[in-house]
Amino acid sequence: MFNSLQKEVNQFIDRGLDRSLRLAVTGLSRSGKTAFITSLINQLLHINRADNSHLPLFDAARNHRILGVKRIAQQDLSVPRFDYERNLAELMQNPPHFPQSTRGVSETRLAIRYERQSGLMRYLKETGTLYLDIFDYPGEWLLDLPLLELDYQQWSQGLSALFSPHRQALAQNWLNKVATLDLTAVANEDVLAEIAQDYTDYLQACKAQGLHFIQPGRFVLPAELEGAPALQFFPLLQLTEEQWKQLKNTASSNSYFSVLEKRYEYYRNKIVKKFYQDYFAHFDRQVILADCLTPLNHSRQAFEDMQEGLTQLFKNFHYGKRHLLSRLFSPRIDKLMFIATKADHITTDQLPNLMSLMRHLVQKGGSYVEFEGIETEYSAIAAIRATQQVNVTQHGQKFKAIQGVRSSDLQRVTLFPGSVPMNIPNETFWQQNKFEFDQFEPQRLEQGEIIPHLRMDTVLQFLLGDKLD
Ligand SMILES: Nc1nc2c(ncn2[C@@H]2O[C@H](COP(=O)(O)OP(=O)(O)OP(=O)(O)O)[C@@H](O)[C@H]2O)c(=O)[nH]1
Ligand SMILES: [Mg+2]
Repeated sequence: MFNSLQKEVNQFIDRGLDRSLRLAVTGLSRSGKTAFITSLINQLLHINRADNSHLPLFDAARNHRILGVKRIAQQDLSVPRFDYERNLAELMQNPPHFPQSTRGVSETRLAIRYERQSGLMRYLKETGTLYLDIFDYPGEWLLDLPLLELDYQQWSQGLSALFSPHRQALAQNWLNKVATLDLTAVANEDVLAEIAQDYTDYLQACKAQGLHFIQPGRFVLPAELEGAPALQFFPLLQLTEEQWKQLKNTASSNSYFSVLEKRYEYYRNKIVKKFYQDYFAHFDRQVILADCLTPLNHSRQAFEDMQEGLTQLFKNFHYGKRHLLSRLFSPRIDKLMFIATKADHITTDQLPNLMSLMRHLVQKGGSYVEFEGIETEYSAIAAIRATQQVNVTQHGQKFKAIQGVRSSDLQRVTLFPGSVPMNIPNETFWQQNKFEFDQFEPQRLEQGEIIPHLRMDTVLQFLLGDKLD
């Protein structure tokens, strides 16, 4: 009798304490989103009541208050499930691989059952469940969000301002064709398709050079929209203000100019807006991942390009305190974490520099002002740690080095990867220093083994800690 009563009361309390949290994992392509989500799921699934030594800085795990974590059915049944099992299987192969680049949207839901810290009634053990929703998507698609606020002319002019000589060289073929196009002539579908393909080739060339700021991002990863007219348009970079005005007033509705404008508007209103509404409009918390190390290998342009991409990104999220009332009408992000990924490429003494670099990257854009009032933190992590740190002595000097299987030649190497600049490098720095952060292959994971990481526990503590009280 008492047992069943207690059970009922427990269930009642459980239901009352259920909470859910939607986490936005954002970042440009190759910044490490899929690796991050895979590791986050893996770290959580391995929490038990006996040994949580893999997450020493995550209080709820260290204090054994988490009763169990499970993957459960997600809410939106029309979205593919995040393929955690496949990503894990990749790491278990011989030789192991990192998860593949993402080609579409997927999502996952975790239920974290925990023991409450301060019970209302001492003789009842209060438990609660935190439902955590995360989704994954190709980084390129994120770059289209700024289009939401720009019409065709504004978009074209914005790109024109960013069109460096370097980009111009990559775009020559496309530019030549646009130059011969009479924008007032009746549009020919085939010609549009061809020039749009040239524009897409230019975007692909940018990507290959480490330039991540490419729009529309969907052009390089169209998924089910491959070949659709909605993706057959391009910006007009060379028009003067006067020419824009004239074309808007005089071009007939079947002209190249009008068709391009209509397709852009369709793309913005139907495709980009839907993506935003379906996935980004209702977040509670956000992490912004950035790989600050790889662009250092490429060029100053690649680095500045990443900075531009990040700055554009912030504009599309609503930051601010989440009051109950405003929460009902417009959800707000109340915690934000900037994470420099792949920190296993450097020695631990360089971590403060990496975090400082990340901070400067964010703050230089000036957008940080918008984050006032929200809890913001900066961190550097490795979601899937591929290297080990060792101490080496050379010519009587001791220093830290990293050891791992280098991707370029699959050799096991021990090396000192160099110093990370504390601030955004200036011109002389680019001339004098050559960064060479090598890529490493992941370590092979045995069945049941936990993915090795660096500081994922600090991330979990910041994002989930207060929700598991
Ligand atoms: N050493 C190391 N490399 C990492 C780590 N995380 C990601 N990488 C590397 O970065 C690459 C990209 O990581 P992903 O997780 O696929 O990046 P993403 O943001 O999901 O990329 P898209 O799906 O293309 O948008 C991986 O293939 C690895 O080479 C990490 O923690 N350590
Ligand atoms: Mg991915």
